[in-house]
Amino acid sequence: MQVDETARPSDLKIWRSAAVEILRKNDRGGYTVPTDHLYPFQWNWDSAFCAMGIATFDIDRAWAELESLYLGQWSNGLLPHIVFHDVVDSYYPGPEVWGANHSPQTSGISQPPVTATSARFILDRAKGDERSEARAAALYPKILALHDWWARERDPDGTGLVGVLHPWESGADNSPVWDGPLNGTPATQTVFNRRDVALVDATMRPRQWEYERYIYLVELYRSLGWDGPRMWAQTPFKVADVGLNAILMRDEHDLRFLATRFGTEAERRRLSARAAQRQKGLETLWDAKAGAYYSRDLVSGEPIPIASHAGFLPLWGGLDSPDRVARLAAELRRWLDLCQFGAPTMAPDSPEFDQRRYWRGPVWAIVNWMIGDGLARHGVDDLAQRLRDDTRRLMEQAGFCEYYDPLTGEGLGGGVFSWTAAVGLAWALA
Ligand code: 9WN
Repeated sequence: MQVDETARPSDLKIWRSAAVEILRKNDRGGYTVPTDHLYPFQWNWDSAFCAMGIATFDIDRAWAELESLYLGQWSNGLLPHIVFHDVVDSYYPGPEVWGANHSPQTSGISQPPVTATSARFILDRAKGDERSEARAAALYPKILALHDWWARERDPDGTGLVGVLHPWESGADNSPVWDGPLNGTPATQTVFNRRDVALVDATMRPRQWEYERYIYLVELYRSLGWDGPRMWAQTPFKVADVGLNAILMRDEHDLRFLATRFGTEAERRRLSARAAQRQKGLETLWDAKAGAYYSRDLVSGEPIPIASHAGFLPLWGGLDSPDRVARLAAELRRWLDLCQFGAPTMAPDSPEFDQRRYWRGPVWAIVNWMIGDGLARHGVDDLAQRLRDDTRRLMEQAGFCEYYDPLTGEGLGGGVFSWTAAVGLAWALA
C-alpha cells in the first residue's frame, strides 16, 4: 500500500520517533500503561496492540509486553482486562472493588483477544530468531488456554458465538449497542467516586447512568465469587457482540498458525473444528435485509438492530462472502462521506451519533487498523487506503490521542496514548 505523497519521508520519520517516545514514556518496566493517570495499569487488548508497535523497534521488549500481561492469567484460562501491577489510586474501580483472588491483582472480566495476532506479528518481525521462537512457544499454551476459556465459559451451549458479560468486556464500553441491554440492568446502590471525569472532560466519557450499571455488574459477579457458570446463569447483561466475536475469530486464526509450529495434532484439530463452528455462529448475526451485522442480546434472544463500527469487524475476523464484503464496503463509504475523518464508531446520521463521546461516534486508531486491514485483505484497496490516510492525518494534526472527533479531527480523551502510537508504528505511519 502506498503512503500519501503529500507526507515527506522526513515527516514520517519525525512522527515515528514521537510514537516510539510515547511507548517508552508509558513503559512501567516490562508493561505499558495505556496513558498516564487515566489508565495507570496494564490493559489486556491495549497491551496486545502495544506489543505490535513495540515489535517495530524492540523485539525483546515486545515479547515482554505479552509475558507481563499473561502474569495476570487465571488458572481457568481467563486473561483479565486489567492487571494491577502497581498500587495507584487515580483509577476507579481498583482491585478492591473487583475482589478477585489472584496475584498480581486483576479485574475479573476479559477483553477482545488479540494476543495470538500480536504474537504472530512479533514472530513474523523476528525473522526466525531462536529466542523469539522459544518465547512464542512458551506463550502458545497460555493463549490456547485463553481461547478454551472463551469457548467453555462464554459459550457454554456451543453455539459458536461467545457472549460478553460486561460492556467493558467488549472494549467498546459505552457503545449505543449496549443501551438496550443496560436498560434491563439495575443500577448499583453503592456511592462511588469516578476518577475519569476529573481527568477528562465528562462530555467525552460514558455517562453516570452507564457507570452505575457497570459497577452493579462488577458487584454482582464479585458476590458470585467470579464463578463462570453462575455468572452466565444469573447476569442481566449477556450479549453476543459481533465485534468481539470477529476479533476472537481472527485471533483464533492466528492461534491456528501458532499451533502449526508449537501445538499438537489434537490441538490443531480442536481449533479447526472451532473455526468452522464460529463461522456458522457469525452467519447468524448477519441481517440480509439491512445488509449489516448486528450483535444479539442473549438474555432476550433478540438481535440489537443498531449499526456500529463493530459490524465492519468481520472484515478483520473471518468473512468469506464477496457479496457481504461489497455491502459492508458500500455502507462504510456512505459513513465516510458524512465525515472529515473515518471511521466513526457510529454512522454520523444515526440518532445515537455523538461526535465526542467515547464509543458513540469518535474515531479510534485500533478500529481503523482492524477495518483497514480487513478491507485490504478483501481487495477493497481504495477504502483501506482512505482509512490509513485518515489515521495518519489525525495523528499528524492532533497527536497520538485516545480517540478523535470524526467531524473536526480534534483529539479527544487521554493524550499521549500508547496503542494509538503503536498503530502508527505498525500500520498508519509504516
Ligand atoms: C475500562 C484502556 C481501556 C481500553 C478500552 C476503553 C477504556 C476502560 C475505562 O480504556 O476502557 O476498561 O475505564 O474507560 O474503552 O477499550 O482498553 O485504554
